[in-house]
Amino acid sequence: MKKIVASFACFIFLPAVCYAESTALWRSFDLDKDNALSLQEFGNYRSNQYVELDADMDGKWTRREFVQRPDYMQSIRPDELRKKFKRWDKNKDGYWTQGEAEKAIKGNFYWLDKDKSKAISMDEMPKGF
Ligand SMILES: [Ca+2]
Ligand SMILES: [Ca+2]
Ligand SMILES: [Ca+2]
Repeated sequence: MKKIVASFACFIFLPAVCYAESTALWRSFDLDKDNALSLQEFGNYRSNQYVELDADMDGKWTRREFVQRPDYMQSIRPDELRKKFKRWDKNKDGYWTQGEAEKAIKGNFYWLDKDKSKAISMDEMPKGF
């Protein structure tokens, strides 16, 4: 898992980050350095990952784009991703739009924020998320 996260970090950030701990990737989105991600910080972090998946850069994701992940992101099984896509494509038009992505990110955020502190602490952030 550590290897996957590190190689993803290399893809986006300066190579120096590649040698850091696995938590370093999302920590770089902790702009106010309070060791937790607010909804906005978490949103930036997730959008950054999702933007990578939009192969034709049209601002929305087809199921194919959503499921077909580059090597460094292949920590979730394709059938799991297909299920996720089906759940997250709320209006069932075959596209996952930015509006739908925002809802999914918010849902993720409140789910991960177990103690309802309105921020995801280091302990609450799953490894490799
Ligand atoms: Ca923060
Ligand atoms: Ca697309
Ligand atoms: Ca849709």
